[in-house]
Amino acid sequence: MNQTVRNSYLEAKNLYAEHGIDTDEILQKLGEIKVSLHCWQGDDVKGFLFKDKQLSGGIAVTGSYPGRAETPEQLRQDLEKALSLIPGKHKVNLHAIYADTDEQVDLDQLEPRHFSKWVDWAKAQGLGLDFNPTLFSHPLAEDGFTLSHPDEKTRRFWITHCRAARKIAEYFGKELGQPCVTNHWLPDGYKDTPVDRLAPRVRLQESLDEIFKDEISEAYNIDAVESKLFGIGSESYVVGSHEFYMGYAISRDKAICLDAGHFHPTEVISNKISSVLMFTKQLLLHVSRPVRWDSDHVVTMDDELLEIARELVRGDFLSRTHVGLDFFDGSINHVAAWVIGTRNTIKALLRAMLEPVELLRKLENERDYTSRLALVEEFKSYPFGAVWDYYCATKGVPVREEWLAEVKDYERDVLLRR
Ligand code: RNT
Ligand code: ZN
Repeated sequence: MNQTVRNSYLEAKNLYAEHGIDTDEILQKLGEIKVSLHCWQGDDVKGFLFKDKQLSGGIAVTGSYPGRAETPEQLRQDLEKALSLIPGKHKVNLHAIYADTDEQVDLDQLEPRHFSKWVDWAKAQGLGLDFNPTLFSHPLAEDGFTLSHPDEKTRRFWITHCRAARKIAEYFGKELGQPCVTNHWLPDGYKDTPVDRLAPRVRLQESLDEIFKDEISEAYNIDAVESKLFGIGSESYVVGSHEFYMGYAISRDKAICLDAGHFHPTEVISNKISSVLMFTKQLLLHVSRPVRWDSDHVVTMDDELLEIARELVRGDFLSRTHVGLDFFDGSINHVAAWVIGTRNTIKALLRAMLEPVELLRKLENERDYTSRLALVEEFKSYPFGAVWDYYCATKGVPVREEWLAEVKDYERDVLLRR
């Protein structure tokens, strides 16, 4: 290892030790955290089943940066590149439309075998897999309703798809020896003010109950439900609102998925974590960055990211939280987007772990808010960067911005030749 990196680490280690913070132990713990990399950043949420279909469901990718993955092989190659630049062992999050098969198969006919190549790859790479039924970019989702559709035939199609998705997730869990988190998000909603807000929610509840009827061990599959405030074309009403899913998840023992972009612009998910986890066993996060709306910008080291990380660390919630990413920026190098967002998420967790939590808690309980504020602010410039650099070096991934040169080479040699 580079001597400067080592020496800076040793200096930082001593400084943190003065506050009883053991950096070696923290790095050990950090190495155990898995972040779930969303495959859809690699190809602008297109998938492989319906390649000519426009992205729908009120989400949007902007930008046409060259080199996006167009085949499962290319997507895996790009994920491997990104993962080689990110410290630790992680998971990859697939959507149903990313099935790797030559068959012309619709969403309601998907089976585990359509994903066997992903499983073989995950095994070879030592990765876990997460999953999502895809309830958008499909002719039967075109009028904005899926599991809450008033037409029984359409609703059935989506129920069948979601049941198939859970079977695929179970197969992932069995094969890979770790649970697959299956997240259910659907775009259902109205552009304009509805007359009947209740009926679609009742239909959604019935659909979900039917989907979850099939018993699957939590050792293989963990179900999560993701709410949203609004989407493009569902500005006035979304069936699966936060209140709907809070009630649903608590009453059905499911995990809640909190997406950082799915609330009012000044509302933050960091403030929801402790409440949600009082009433649900598990939590899924979609770490994202909303800029004015659910824009899904690449995750940066902003205040909210740090606050999310602090909540997870201070509340000791990491063992019950699945940290997933959800952003899609088509205007920059697709591999770099993964690397930046994932490295930031891990780095934010490290920063949170390097705070003197017990001392801060004590000051708060003593109502010494002056010291609380003073210390939190001083710790913002403690040398966490030296600890992070050392961590990257010990995990055999590039230190600081060295990774960028690798992505540029990869862009020249691989991405721009596609
Ligand atoms: C959409 C949700 C959802 C999707 C992915 C592709 O607003 O955030 O999680 O981004 O399923
Ligand atoms: Zn999301």
